[in-house]
Amino acid sequence: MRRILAAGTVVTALLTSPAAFAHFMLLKPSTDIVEGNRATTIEIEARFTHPFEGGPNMPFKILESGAVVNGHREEIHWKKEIIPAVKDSNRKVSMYRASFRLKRPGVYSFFIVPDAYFEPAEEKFIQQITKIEVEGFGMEEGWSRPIGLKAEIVPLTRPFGLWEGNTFRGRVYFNGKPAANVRVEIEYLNTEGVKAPADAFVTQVVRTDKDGYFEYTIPWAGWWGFSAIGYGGKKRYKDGKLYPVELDAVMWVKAYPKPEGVK
Ligand SMILES: [Cu+2]
Repeated sequence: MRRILAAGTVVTALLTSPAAFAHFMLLKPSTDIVEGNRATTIEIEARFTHPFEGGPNMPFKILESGAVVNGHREEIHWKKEIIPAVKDSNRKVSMYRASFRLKRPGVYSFFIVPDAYFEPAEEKFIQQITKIEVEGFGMEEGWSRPIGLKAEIVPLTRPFGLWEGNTFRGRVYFNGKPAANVRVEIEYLNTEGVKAPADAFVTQVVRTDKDGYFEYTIPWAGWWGFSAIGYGGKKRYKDGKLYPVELDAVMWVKAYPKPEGVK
């Protein structure tokens, strides 16, 4: 979640924490659509980062992961990599990559459950259960069903084959129940060096309604992350002190650019 500043601390906080924007677990496949009729390998990466600003990256471990397809679960075999927290930094953090072979038609729901990360600036732990859906070989069944994560965004808009300008609609579930009136943070994975005209543009924000639904119209092409902010319902110790856990449901979708020649 974005840091909330207490009145009176604004100036010093701004001077000392330039990167106070939203944390996002990034789970990104090399494609959201696999076509054809033969087994195909895609690459998946998992990184804990600030997507619009391109960093810093933060360390994490994967506690659980998998690909759910047609109701059964396949393993993802991750390889850990060590990367700098920011470009050229000596501080190193973990990220993960995997090759995954799609062998049969279906919607593949990839998910990871990372460990909880302690964020000193917010005085809490943050744990982001993250999902992406990939269409395999033209079979579209299954994207609208929850896969049973503790924190989960279930799409109402089909989450692949999206154009820029499409409206993405989803429903947030925490512990299997629709999450009313929660904050959903949205960020663009900024691979193009896009500049925000003011800080408020970096993280877009919508809220769920009383039944847990939210929507957002994707303004331009690229990968877009949605993070519904929840409460982990428990507290954890760090250096002898007790802190709350923020438990978020994250989902990524890709929007494709308008075809050439259309307006
Ligand atoms: Cu961070």
